[in-house]
Amino acid sequence: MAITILKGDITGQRVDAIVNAANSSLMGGGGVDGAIHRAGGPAILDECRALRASKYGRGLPTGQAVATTAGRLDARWVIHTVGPVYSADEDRSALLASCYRESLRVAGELGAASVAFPAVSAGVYGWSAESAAQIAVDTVRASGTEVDDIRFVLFNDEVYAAFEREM
Ligand code: AR6
Repeated sequence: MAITILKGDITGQRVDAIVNAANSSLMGGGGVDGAIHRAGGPAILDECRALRASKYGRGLPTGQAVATTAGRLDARWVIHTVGPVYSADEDRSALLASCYRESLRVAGELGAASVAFPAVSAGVYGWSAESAAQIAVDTVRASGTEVDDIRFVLFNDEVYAAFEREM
């Protein structure tokens, strides 16, 4: 398994699966979620709606992951995961680690050989770059995944620097 870090926009990655830092509604949002839906087009949202109507009537729970088509993106699949909102009162690290483990489990089931991750929860959901990077790198390293090309694609300099230190 090779783990690499890159700076830039995840939507341009030529990988089998791109992970989306979604919210429970699966109905899109800002940040990387908005970018993925904009670049991938309406086919992604159509499948998200179908998932809400079938398996996830109450939304995708925090820490879980589910795949859809990637629409117009180069990737074959988008794997949507829901990171925890940062809390100063409660340690939610296990939920953030679960996002990475579950996304890799779904990727393995799909037969994806390459997966690109954003820094889940490091934006609107309020985690520091440092702790988001530590949990991401530790969890992927310990995952025992069969995915052999894993990339962290980081949009801002501070988050990129934190992943660089962690690696
Ligand atoms: N490519 C890679 N990384 C990106 C991109 C991009 N195109 N755009 C932003 N980032 P966030 P969260 C980085 O807020 O914290 C959404 O509204 C960004 O700089 O996208 O998990 C969802 O619908 C940051 O480092 O996700 C949820 O409601 C990282 O991606 C909520 O935000 C994550 O930031 C989820 O919040």
